[in-house]
Amino acid sequence: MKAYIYDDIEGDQRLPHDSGEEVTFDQLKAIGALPYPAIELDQVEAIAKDRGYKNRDEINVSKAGMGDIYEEKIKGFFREHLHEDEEIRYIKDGRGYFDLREKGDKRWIRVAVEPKDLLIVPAGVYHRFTLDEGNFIHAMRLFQDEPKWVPHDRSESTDSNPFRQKYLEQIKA
Ligand code: KMT
Ligand code: NI
Repeated sequence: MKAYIYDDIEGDQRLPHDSGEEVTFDQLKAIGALPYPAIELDQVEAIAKDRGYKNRDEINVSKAGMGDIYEEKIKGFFREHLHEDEEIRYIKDGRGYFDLREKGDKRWIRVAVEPKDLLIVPAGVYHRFTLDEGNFIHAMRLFQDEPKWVPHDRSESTDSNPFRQKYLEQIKA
């Protein structure tokens, strides 16, 4: 797992887009994202239990794994959005990039994830996801309660979403 500022240069979203400006795990924590690089399943279970997670699913993002809905999903994941619940992503195989907005929502922090990496994505943070050039990821998605993982694409109405407001309060401190 590695984090850096996205270069914002036009081109294939699957390329690294590494600006060369490193982002530390402390900086990730400052936006409410919790990185757990290279952990085993028993640690995943411990984190899930500790945080009261009750639901999960597994997703295979690849053309072979998704068929007809692949292109649509890929586009949806890469649209800037938020979720109304905290979610855990644990990478079992493959690779990808989670882009999370830094404070002030101007630049993207790109988090490169690989097998055994776990990332906690807080409710209310604007983010997006893309595969890398390997075009494949197998991830476990964990949800605290009933999956509320509907993505809410960024708009004026998500700016005033109560979960968004709460998130902004939390990262202010
Ligand atoms: C998200 O919240 O954007 C996702 O879950 C992306 C797919 S998980 C590898
Ligand atoms: Ni999302």
